[in-house]
Amino acid sequence: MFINIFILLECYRRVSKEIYFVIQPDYSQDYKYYCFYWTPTSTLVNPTVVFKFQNARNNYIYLDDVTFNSSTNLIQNGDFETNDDLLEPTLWFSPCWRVCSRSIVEENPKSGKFSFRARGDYVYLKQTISISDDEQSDIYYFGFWLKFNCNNVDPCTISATISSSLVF
Ligand SMILES: [Ca+2]
Repeated sequence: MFINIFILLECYRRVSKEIYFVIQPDYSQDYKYYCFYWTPTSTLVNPTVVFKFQNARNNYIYLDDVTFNSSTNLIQNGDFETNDDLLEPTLWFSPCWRVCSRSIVEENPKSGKFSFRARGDYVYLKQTISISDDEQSDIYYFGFWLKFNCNNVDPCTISATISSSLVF
C-alpha cells in the first residue's frame, strides 16, 4: 500500500526564490521536526543554509539531523556526529556575537551521540552547499529537529534561511 509521506509529515511547501522561515517555538521542551518541500524559482548557485539563534542567556536550543536533499543529503555532518573537533564544528561556520555560546554536546542528541547547542544572542550556524547541474530544477527537501529549553519568560527566536547569497 502506498503511503503518502508528504501528508504524514505535514511539511511546509514553498515555491520561492529563497527560504526565510522564522520558527515559532512551542516550548514543549521535546524535539520537534520542521520540514519543507521547496521548489526554487531561480538557479541555486552554492546556496547557503543558515540558522540564527537568539535566546535568553540561561536557556539552550538544540539542533540535530539537518538534511537538504534532492537525491542525497547535501548537508555535511548534519547529524553533528563526525566532527573531530567537537567544540568548533569544522563544516558549520558558527560565529558567536555578544554574550553567547555554541558547541556540540552529548547531553541531548536526537540521533547518535551529539547535537548542536546554542545559547545567548546572535548565534549563527552556516553551511554552503554544492549543487550539481543535474540536481537543479529538483524539488528539495529541507528538514531538521529542534528542541527548545526556553519558556514564555525567557523566549527563543530561531530562523532558518536558504539563499544563494547572504550577508549578515
Ligand atoms: Ca546527532
